[in-house]
Amino acid sequence: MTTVITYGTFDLFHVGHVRLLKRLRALGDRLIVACSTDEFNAIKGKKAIFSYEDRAEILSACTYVDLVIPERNWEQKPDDIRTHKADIFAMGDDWAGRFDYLGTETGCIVTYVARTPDISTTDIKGVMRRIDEDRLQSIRNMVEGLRAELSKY
Ligand code: C2G
Repeated sequence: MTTVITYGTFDLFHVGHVRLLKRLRALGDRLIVACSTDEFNAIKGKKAIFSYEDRAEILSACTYVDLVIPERNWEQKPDDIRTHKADIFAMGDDWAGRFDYLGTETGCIVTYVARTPDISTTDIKGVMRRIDEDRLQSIRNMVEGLRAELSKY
């Protein structure tokens, strides 16, 4: 039984997350995902749209995920790897090199898989913000039009 473990926020669950989890699950027989709590996200300087509970529920519903645990700090990884007898620690390659020490410290394999280009939670938030701004502008134009009409009377 080969166990893979990974960590992340997984906010606004998207195809980049799905492909990552699919790739990681294919490395072994079981995939554990440590999902960043809202408190830890604050430490990471991130504010997720979805709560930890919702993000954990969405991850649990993903066919590639066998177990979801909370990620509360940067330091818990070695203990998690030992507790869950993880054979492989894996992340998207935007983290390449950052967790190599885990291999030395715990004896697990550390690997990084290709990140899916052109999609990220940040991009999705940006699109949502632009939709809001576009809608706001169209309301402003409508009010301007009405005001112009009313000024004729
Ligand atoms: N990811 C990906 N492709 C994307 C977006 C994300 O493969 N288009 C991967 C990232 O490389 C990461 C995982 O999905 O391995 C989760 O990404 P985030 O939710 O952004 O997590 P992050 O903020 O990187 O937190 O202790 C580690 C941290 O908790 C990682």
